Amino acid sequence: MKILLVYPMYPDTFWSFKHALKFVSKKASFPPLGLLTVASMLPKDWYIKLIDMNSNQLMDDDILWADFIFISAMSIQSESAAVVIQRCKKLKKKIVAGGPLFTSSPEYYQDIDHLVLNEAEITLPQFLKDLNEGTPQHKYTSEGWADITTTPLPLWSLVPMNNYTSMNLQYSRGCPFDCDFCDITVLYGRKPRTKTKV
Ligand code: B12
Repeated sequence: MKILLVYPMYPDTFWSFKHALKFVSKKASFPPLGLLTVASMLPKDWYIKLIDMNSNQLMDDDILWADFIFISAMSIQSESAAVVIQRCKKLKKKIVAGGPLFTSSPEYYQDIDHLVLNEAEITLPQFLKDLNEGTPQHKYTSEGWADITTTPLPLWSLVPMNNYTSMNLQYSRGCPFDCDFCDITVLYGRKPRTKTKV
């Protein structure tokens, strides 16, 4: 199976660091940790490519190469995500979507082939099992929270590290506070969960 992981483009906001990145000759600030983590959970004999549109152009040939396009995004990337989705549909490629944008507003993405929402540690194995049995469903969600001490390391070999100013590590998920501007409690729960030290 050939999988193309796509991370849509950020708009020009403070947090895209677009104007600062040229001073340090880098293309983007951080690689997409969600997709790199999902990549580690895919069967080892699958072929996987990553296009982070903040550091590389997405070509039609990349899309045509793949059997499935796995897309991840935050809500701020919705405009670029919509363009990617349209391009994949035009090229008749199947899309699997997950991550904060799709988990927090799945109602806008009912036309996507497979919505694998919430934490991939829980929902992705079920999708992979169904796919293997030839019965992949439209939507996978979960009520519970993942044990992140068992989350595999991100598949770092997919990223050209030189493109980025920094490499990011995830230490914890979840937050006990209740800030009205923040999606953390909805996406990852109120109880902080931490990874192990090794
Ligand atoms: C690192 C980070 C950033 C980095 C981005 C680096 C990068 N390239 O990813 C920086 C600092 C740039 C950033 C900026 C912003 N961020 Co931010 N950020 C985070 C943070 C702290 C961690 C994200 C991460 O890497 N997690 C680790 C990975 C492993 O987790 P994950 O991505 O959730 O992936 C899991 C699942 O979602 C799922 N999954 C993810 N993708 C996919 C894809 C598929 C196909 C499948 C099946 C599953 C799947 O599986 C993974 C394993 O379980 C999160 C909060 C958090 N604790 O997660 C906020 C968060 C993602 N950010 C958020 C926001 C709002 C922003 C800003 C808009 C803030 C602002 N007001 O300006 C900006 C926008 C950026 C811009 N350029 O304009 C929100 C997004 C909410 C939403 N509904 O979209 C979050 C959730 C925080 C919050 N307060 O609510 N951010």
